[in-house]
Amino acid sequence: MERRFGALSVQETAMTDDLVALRRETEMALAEADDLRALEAVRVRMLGKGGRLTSLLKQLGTLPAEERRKQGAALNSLKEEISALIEARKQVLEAAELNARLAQERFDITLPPRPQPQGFIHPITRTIEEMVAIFGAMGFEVAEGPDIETDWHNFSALNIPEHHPARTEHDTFYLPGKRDGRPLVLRTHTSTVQIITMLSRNPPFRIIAPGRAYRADHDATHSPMFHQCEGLVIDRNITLAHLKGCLVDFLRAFFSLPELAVRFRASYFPFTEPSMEVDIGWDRASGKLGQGSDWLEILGSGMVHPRVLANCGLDPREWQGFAFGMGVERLTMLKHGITDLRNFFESDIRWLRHYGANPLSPAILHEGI
Ligand code: 2U9
Repeated sequence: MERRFGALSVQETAMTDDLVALRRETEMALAEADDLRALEAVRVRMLGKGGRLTSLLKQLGTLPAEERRKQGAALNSLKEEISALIEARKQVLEAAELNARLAQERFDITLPPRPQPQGFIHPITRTIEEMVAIFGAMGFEVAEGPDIETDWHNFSALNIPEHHPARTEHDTFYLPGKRDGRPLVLRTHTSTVQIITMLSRNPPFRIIAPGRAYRADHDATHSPMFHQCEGLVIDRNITLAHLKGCLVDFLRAFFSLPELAVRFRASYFPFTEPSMEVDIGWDRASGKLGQGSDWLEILGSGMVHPRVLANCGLDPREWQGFAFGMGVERLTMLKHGITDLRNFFESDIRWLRHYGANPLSPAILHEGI
């Protein structure tokens, strides 16, 4: 908007024309200044120490008093206008710069996470998770215990007599030192956890004891450290039917074979009476599990021996139970077609990638194992 400077002399008119021209020149320069650096150059050129307006203000001294007052007012008024124009342009450019940064730095939060190098769950761990999920759905709790145990917990309490071959060193790792005056061993089965449970908890209970077991055995099908999952149910009026129903359901769920053929074959263990080896049906020629004319031994079981109950302070006339034990590596190998036991312990990343499980898909029963 054009400002009138009131009635002016010829010289004043010339001066005023200069101011009008200066203002217009400033407006054009500001319009062309498309970043804060260019804007600063315009400010310096107009209002800086050597600037156009500054030099005009310096010339005021050469004018007569009355003229100096008029021109001084006009110049200061113009200086304020130019400062306001520069400030306004600065706001615009700062906003544009911020928007440009926001546009450049923005990211789409709906994008999937960057694929991280993903690890894998070891097949042994996954099998134990599956066993915990299946037995958990049947009301079993997981019980744990130390790997180092006395020979009482590992053998005597389980009705394994002193002269039993399993006790000899060629089968068992004995450790230096004693606990409660008893020799120490690396547990040869996780049955020790069931003993600890019977000594420390009041029945009824249903527990499974997954974990490491150690035997002084080392060949293509035996590893000095391996994994077992044993189970124990103690309650009143527990019968063989409970044992059979529980194990058939477990095996059919674990192998995802609802029609899996299961056979109970009489056997002997010192800690169960009667004892039964459990077989599943398969076809030896094709190696296919489930049905077939052949049988594959898969686990052992039995009704808890009354002497074992008594060893742990339970009256066999009041309490009964069944127990079972299985080798985790064996069931994993059968389920996934793994043929060499040693692969489990070699930490070969290629093998782990192939047989490992996705950590983001936990073993949950309702999604099928
Ligand atoms: C208590 C009472 C009884 C656990 C049982 C088996 C049968 C069995 C083997 C299978 C393959 C060990 O990993 S393996 O080599 N186990 O055959 N285990 S009954 O019986 C018990 C356990 C604890 C107090």
